[in-house]
Amino acid sequence: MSKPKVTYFDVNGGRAEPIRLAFFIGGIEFEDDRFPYADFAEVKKRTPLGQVPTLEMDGQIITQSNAITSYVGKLAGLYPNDDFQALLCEEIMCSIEDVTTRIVGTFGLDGEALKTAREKLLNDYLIPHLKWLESKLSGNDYFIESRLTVADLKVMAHLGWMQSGMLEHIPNTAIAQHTPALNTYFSKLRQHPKITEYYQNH
Ligand SMILES: N[C@@H](CCC(=O)N[C@@H](CS)C(=O)NCC(=O)O)C(=O)O
Repeated sequence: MSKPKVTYFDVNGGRAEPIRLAFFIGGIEFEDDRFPYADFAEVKKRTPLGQVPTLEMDGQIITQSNAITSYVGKLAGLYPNDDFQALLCEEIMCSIEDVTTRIVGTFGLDGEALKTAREKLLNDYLIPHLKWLESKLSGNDYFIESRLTVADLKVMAHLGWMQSGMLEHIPNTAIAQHTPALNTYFSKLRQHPKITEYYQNH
């Protein structure tokens, strides 16, 4: 296997974050190819679908963040061995992709239109999704198999984005207010020794 290269924006979050974390936690060397937003137009031209993240390895450029995250999760020992647990893991990761796509769908808006769209998104979709996530957690420290998997890494990146204050009209208190158990899970997860270690340098 050649040294894998992950290409994504120079941010500690988004669709590449679970991939980077899985490589790090698994102790697998990889090239963390980060670029500034200003370079996106150029970088896009070199990607198969005009999207990032991409994973480059063994002469291939691979797209689709969830597929990459699952693959790296398997290499890193952060993916369920049991097929049914794997299904539950994928279900959670795909749900995050759905939510992400809906949030990104409001990006071109501003002013009143943005406010209306974001408030509707929050009430009709984001809060129900948070509650669904909380129900899947059932009071556990991890989503799957009582151990850290890529499902947790994907959820963590998403909750971090929702809490970042970067999403206008999505209050950064929404998680704590509507899903306190999910909020506690999130705080505990960020104290996981390997995750803490990763963020000491990022
Ligand atoms: N289904 C793809 C979606 C990838 C995607 O949309 N990535 C965004 C950045 S997070 C992007 O490159 N968008 C293209 C654009 O904005 O033109 C995946 O999960 O990797």
